[in-house]
Amino acid sequence: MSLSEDLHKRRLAAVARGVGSVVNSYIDSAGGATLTDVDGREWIDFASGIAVTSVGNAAPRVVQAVRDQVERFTHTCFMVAPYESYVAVCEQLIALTPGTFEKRAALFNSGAEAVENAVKIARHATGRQAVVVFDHAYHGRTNLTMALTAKNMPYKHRFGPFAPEVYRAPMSYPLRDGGLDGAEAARRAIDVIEKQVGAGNVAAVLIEPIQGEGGFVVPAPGFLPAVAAWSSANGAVFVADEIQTGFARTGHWFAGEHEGLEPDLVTTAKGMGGGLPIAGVVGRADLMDAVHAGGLGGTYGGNPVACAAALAAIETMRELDLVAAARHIEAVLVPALRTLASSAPEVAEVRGRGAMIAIEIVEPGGLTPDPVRTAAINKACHDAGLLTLTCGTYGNVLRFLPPLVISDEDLQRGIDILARAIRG
Ligand code: PLZ
Repeated sequence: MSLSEDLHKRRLAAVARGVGSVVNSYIDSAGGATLTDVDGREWIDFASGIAVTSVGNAAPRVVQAVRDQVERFTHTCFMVAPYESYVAVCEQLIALTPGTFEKRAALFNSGAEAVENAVKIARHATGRQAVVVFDHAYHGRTNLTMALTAKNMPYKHRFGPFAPEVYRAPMSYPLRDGGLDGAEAARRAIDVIEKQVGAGNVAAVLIEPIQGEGGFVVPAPGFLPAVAAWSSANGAVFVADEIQTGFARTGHWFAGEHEGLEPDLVTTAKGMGGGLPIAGVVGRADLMDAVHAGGLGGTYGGNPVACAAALAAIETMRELDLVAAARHIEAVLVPALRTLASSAPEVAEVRGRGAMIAIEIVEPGGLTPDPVRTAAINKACHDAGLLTLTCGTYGNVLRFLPPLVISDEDLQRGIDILARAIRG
């Protein structure tokens, strides 16, 4: 029995079945864009732990900063006895997110917690309750964020009742929209909001600028600006969930920048922490500061070790120009995938931005999703040592999220494995 098989046996007897894993190889070490499992097998990483290790796994600066911090102090609770690094991370969030208006920020532990707090802030600041989200959205697994998330299986099934005052509007999904352009898709969404919710009831319009778990859906140009403009004209807080797209992943610091968005609030997590759990909400000072003192917080939010990691990760992104690196990955990956797609009729679309790229798999000749073939390609990649992930409402999207520090050689090795997996 391999060491992974042995660990898997222990896992089945100890870890709740509800917690899944994409592969059954147990990881021993990792660096840059490769993982090594306990049996010494090497994996090329096209997952980054779901868009987290953008600076690479065990990035040297992050490792050093964490080491230094744990030796100084591990925890005081910012709400009890504050420290500089929390303030410094908030300063970075303010400087890096779009919009030159006055901003404030607050730190949390997970993406879901950031989203929950963005909703709390928007409701408090507006005195309204309704939250508008979109088809295919993913915002987390806590009770409120389950309500915000679109997909039943596996996220919501039998976990209700869900938080109230959540309304879903149609998303712009160009491949499946029958030719609607961004403005038309926005009108369709706004019509639903106005007719079913009422403009004056909307506290927040919450949207991923590129949907992550929902299938790497890039809305048609003009959709996001139109929805943002409607929000601002109607006194609703426009919240960009940049948890998966943020921090250089898409070839900008934040994905909304591709369309010139200046969201009222931005939620961040994942890539910002270089692998340590940290999340943030940043945005307009008048909204953020509307909340009474003590109204936001949590024991671990902005833990000093996580803050040290975040500062080191952000420094690494700047030093290595990972925004440019994400664009370079797109420039290599997308043409390679398009070439593959030209002789693979099951690949309906190659889409995404930067190092957030996906292919959507359908039954040839139409748009019927083919989750079975998608899973088979995914598994063939895994069997050949390439760690890929699927996503999408229909489970038929294969997504690629390499660390932004991936070498051209590893990127090419990954593409070669993928090509063989698709050709069968
Ligand atoms: N918002 C846009 O992508 C997390 C979830 C994986 P947490 N996405 C990965 C899974 O199956 O649980 C995510 C996201 C967007 C919010 C979240 C939630 O972030 O840190 O997982 O809570």
